[in-house]
Amino acid sequence: TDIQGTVEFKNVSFRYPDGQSNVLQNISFKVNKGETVAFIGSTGCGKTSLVNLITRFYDATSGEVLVDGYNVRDYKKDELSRKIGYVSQKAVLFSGDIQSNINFGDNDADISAIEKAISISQSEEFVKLQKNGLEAHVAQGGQNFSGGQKQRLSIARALARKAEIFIFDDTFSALDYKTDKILRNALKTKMKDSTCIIVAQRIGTIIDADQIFVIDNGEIVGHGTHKELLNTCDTYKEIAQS
Ligand code: DCP
Ligand code: MG
Repeated sequence: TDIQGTVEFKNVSFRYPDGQSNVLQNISFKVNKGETVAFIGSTGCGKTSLVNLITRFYDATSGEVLVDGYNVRDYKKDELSRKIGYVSQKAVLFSGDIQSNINFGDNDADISAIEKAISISQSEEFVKLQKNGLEAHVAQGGQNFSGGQKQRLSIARALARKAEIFIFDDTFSALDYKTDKILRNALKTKMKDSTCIIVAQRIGTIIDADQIFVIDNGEIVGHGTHKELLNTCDTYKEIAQS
């Protein structure tokens, strides 16, 4: 149905449990099924805090966060996490092998889904170079992989899920420009029908997004397409010129 894959914030404010003041203030927006939506803004403005309310790493202090039309508080934990493919800002790998890292948690992807995820995430080349391929050893924290490789494996982990909503928290800035571009093209094909929420630092990463939200100091200060924002939002213009 049309409600599947939607995300909506209704007047959401958020303060960390141990925090002094709100880090998000009156945030309202709606992401439609299948859209690619981007959040951009300077460091510390609240982007990670915002996406962490969708996954329920934290709960909104006030207002409502809806996924598929239901308040996220009304889902069972695994029910919500099954809907979402999430790539955190800092790639997390665990000791084990590549396959178990991709099939982490409640994920039970079969080998063909794993191989597809490896391919789309542009991990194929360096995984093939490993002596044992998918069974190659991953050290604690993924220390035997580069930052960009770790980032691509965490993308593969998210892609191996049958999620309706994908969240990429600053996932692409750890990649070089060329990999970023190839990867985003591959994702576009794979994610035709999925909703995609991207936190970004580079304008290039989000130029094609259906909607872009500009965040400044915990508030939405601009909303539109890239073209629209260049004409309407000074903060966005500054980012574009930097
Ligand atoms: N903050 C906090 N406690 C935490 C995490 C963050 O008090 N556990 C504060 C730090 C910032 C504000 O919340 O003042 C927003 O932090 P975010 O991590 O949400 O900011 P961004 O994701 O936008 O920053 P960056 O681009 O650096 O990732
Ligand atoms: Mg962040």
